Amino acid sequence: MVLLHRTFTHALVRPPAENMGDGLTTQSLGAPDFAIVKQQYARYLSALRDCGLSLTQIEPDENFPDGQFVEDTAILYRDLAIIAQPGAASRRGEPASLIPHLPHKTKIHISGDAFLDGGDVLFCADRVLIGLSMRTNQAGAEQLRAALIHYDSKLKVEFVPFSGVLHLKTGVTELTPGVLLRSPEFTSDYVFDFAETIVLSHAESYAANVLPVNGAILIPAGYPAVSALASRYYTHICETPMSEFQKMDGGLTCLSLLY
Ligand code: CIR
Repeated sequence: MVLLHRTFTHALVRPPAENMGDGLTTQSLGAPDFAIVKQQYARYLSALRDCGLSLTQIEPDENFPDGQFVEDTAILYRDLAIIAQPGAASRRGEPASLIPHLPHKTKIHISGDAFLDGGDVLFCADRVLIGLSMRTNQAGAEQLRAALIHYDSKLKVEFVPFSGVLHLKTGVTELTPGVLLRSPEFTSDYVFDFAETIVLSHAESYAANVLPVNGAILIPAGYPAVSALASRYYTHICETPMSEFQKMDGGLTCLSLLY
């Protein structure tokens, strides 16, 4: 198996707007406390810097209360940027303001009746998985697959129909190449036989979304089983408090675009 080895030098982020509580959510955890949001966000940014990334921050925009979840707006691979067309109507305007900040040479737009959120795209082991979800439809997945394969014909790209969680990466991420963390709420017939899959307890399901960066890893704070698993593979572990973003269905991967 030839692993997709990705290292990053930059992160594009957009700090939350004060009205982020007006964004979409499936949770019943109450409204985010903006004073705590700012502290948690600052911790997140310093964790990215500690992993060696240079940050580009774009202005918050109250027209987009979900705008901090920049992961959903683009899929980045080498010097290719595929600009997403978010599945939720209220988020369709978000990608346009990020495009000028992406230095990628080739930019391709998901268009027409194709919808895709970046949170449904997982680069792991030797492949790219595209989740078919409430936000990403078959046409969106097909446009993304065609763009990736046109750019790099060696890429293995597979579709993962699923239910039970918002985005593919809400339910599954890669702890380290060959090891996946999976939420018990995530249901799919896709066979993850290329990796060891660790199904978390319900109490730790939120921590199925982790963010490995350049040999270090960000995990959400407060999940001891995931912390213990991470310590098997990493010495640099950033435990990042995420409670206020969780209220809006956001996880660690959602808050940045790495390249
Ligand atoms: C939404 O529903 O679109 C936002 N409130 C949360 C997006 C989280 N993004 C992600 O999982 N990639």
